[in-house]
Amino acid sequence: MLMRGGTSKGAYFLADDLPAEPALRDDLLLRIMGSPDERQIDGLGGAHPLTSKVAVISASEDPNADVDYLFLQVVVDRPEVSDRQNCGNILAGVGPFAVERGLVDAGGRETSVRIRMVNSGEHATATFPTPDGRVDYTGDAEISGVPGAAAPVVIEFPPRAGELLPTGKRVDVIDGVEVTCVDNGMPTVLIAATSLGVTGYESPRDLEEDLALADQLHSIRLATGRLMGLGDVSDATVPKLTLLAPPRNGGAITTRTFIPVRCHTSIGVLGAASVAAGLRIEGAVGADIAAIDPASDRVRIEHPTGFLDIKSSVTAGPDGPPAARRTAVVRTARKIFDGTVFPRAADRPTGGHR
Ligand code: NQM
Repeated sequence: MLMRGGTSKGAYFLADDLPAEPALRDDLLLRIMGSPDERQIDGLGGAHPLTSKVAVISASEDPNADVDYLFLQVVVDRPEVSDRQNCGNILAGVGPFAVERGLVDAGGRETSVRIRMVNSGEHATATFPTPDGRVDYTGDAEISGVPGAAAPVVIEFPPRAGELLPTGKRVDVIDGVEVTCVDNGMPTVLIAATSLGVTGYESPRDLEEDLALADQLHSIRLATGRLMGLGDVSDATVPKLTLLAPPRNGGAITTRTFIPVRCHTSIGVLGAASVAAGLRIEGAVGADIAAIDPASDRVRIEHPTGFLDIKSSVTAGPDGPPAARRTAVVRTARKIFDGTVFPRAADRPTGGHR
């Protein structure tokens, strides 16, 4: 099933329909999505990381979950499939897909599906309308970056066990640039845009064309990946790098996020959750330019195509490091297509036209 989840699009599969062996599964997914090829002309992929995503879903054996959701990023122009990150946008389609495929029964006017995110072992609960025992995708919820309106999918994340500041510091200095490494579901590096010589209000395309910036970001990413305990991240899709600037449209902060090479046209859900939590930490990069209301748990993250509202609270206990408490977000999702995909044959060369 092809679905839009939040501001991303992906192919959703039942785990039973794919090979269990990861190498065979990944080879099949590359052929289904049309990778490696910058246009993904021979497959389902949309030629951008945000539209080259896969969700693999199965009934869960975890007593705290109804379904297991494994997220796989299918790299557009390299023969790689990565399970090293979650995706909170594709997560928005997981509950509806589980009902569509009969893994979960619709539970009245709305249904809540408890999801174990296999990539991290963390949990989320998604609630969405199911009048008449079927998923209703129509509604009046609007999210920036998606035209029109659709039914809301409310996603709640319980408090995380992992460190909010994986390097143990509020600020690290890499190549003379101050950064804050934060992880509230997505390893993210916060950087003041001005410290890299840009304003933070440029378009994603202009930022992507700035090759000197790309070099700086690459170097910061390799260093912060190691500091965050992620090892060598040269081929990984994490950590994400978020450039910060003061808000311009009534929100808390302006963002431009590299995921990690292309610049996001909006922002990832867990990426935004990490930014929101980071900005609540006194002394963190960006905390001084952010307009955060300490009395509210809502943080409005401005991004290139609008804003994303995250509900997030952080405890800064006297005896320990800051920790994220509840995080919640509203997304929408939509079933686009359900049918049979015909993968490219296995024995054909996969060189693409690079
Ligand atoms: O951070 C893109 C997206 C994402 C990830 C990325 C996401 C999240 O927008 O939870 O949703 O950062 O690679 O789909």
